[in-house]
Amino acid sequence: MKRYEFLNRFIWGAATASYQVEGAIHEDGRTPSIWDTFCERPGVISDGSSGAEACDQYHRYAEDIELMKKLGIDAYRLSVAWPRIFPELGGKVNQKGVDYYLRLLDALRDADIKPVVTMYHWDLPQYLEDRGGWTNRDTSKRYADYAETLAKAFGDRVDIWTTFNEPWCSAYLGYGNGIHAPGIADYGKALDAVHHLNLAHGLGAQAVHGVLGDQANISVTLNLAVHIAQSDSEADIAAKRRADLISNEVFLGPMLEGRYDPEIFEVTAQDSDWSCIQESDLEIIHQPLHSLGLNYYATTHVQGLETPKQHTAAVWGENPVPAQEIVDVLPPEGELTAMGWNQEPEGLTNTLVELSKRFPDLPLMVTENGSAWDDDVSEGEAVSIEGANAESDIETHGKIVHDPKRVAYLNAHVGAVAKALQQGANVIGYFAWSLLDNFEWSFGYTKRFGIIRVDYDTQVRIWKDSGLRYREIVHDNAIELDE
Ligand code: GCO
Repeated sequence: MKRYEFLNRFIWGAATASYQVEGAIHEDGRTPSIWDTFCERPGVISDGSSGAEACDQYHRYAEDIELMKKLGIDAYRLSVAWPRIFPELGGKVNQKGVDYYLRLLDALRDADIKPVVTMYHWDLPQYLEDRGGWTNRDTSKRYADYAETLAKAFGDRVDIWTTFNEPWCSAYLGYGNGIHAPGIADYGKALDAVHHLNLAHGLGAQAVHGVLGDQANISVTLNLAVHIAQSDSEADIAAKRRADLISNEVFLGPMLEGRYDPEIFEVTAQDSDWSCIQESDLEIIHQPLHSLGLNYYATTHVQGLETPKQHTAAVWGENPVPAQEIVDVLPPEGELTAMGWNQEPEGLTNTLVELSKRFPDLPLMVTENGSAWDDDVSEGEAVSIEGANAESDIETHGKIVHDPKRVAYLNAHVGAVAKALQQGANVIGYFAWSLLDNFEWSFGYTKRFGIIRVDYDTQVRIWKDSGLRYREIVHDNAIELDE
């Protein structure tokens, strides 16, 4: 076994998102987001739940920061709930909402943990959805006002500003096949949403730079899909290219190169004329970024179809992405996680290496990586681990989760980051998804991604082996590689 040592300034973190952990949806003036509304629709959330309580981090952030201290992480990636900041259409800033995040950010500072703040992790105010949500250009302008407000309110308390988390999901799962809020299945609308999310990214970056100056550290997090062609036949390569084009290039192109690949317009012509794009939008979208965040979980193997499928309108719950008629997605192989996703750490290495070749000056951060498994709690087994000081000692109080599969996934994927670094990729950080088990969108509380367990009946946090293992990785700033 070879040991890979990370650079001293490598950022180790853990991530969550407002609607998935905060709860307190009616508190201090917050109004509904599209996820509150969506969760009320029968049948869309597998256990019929919502983020109404979630992990109650709104009240328990101090306790959660204690856990972060014990993990020893350098950074916490959190998101701000827009309807806490602007509860009404065109209304005033809600100071109580701002104050919550000020308390949280200050407590993180005191704990010497850097906040990485995502300004949008899917909880759009419902009043904006009532006016078309991301299909309406006005939402991008409202987002710019919101971003400006956050920059003014939080200023240098934030280390890294992330404009968006996974606009792919907002556009394609929200408006393409409707399995996410707001639950609309319409490819034309999904493509309008793609553009308006891109535009909002640019406007938001401009707004934060406008308030905090050019040195403000701005990023965006994309879930670039890792499509692997089944062979190097022309048809399989074409399928991969098509899948990449509509899932990845629609965001990478405008944000990092100031252009949409013209092929995007050609292949989506039956679904959209892209008349939502206005002059100088691409200039706005193409803003200087300090880093690119990448969320990585699994790969998708594809092959080409000699006879393309018929073009159809979007269907609820079916293929979220338009223009995939030549793409055949193959069933995942090997041991699958509880999400039914494959485990292919090489996909992470290769993506990081390729991105660094394409954008050599752009530091990359793995802003999410993790796995869901059906965990069991072991009782009556107390583990105590001495830390560097009393504050970092860990007592598991007779309850622990042994999650060898999550530990193996974690080791393999941190190892994959190390291999990417060895191959020259410019990676500056890694964030485990997630700090805690939480509300997993349409899967409700049935899928657990935490490196720390949440007992939803009592809100008690319970250590998992994966949390203890992550603590070791962070402490050692190193990982063993199997070759
Ligand atoms: C996403 C989101 C997270 C998820 C996580 C696990 O990638 O969908 O950013 O909120 O919870 O990825 O699915």
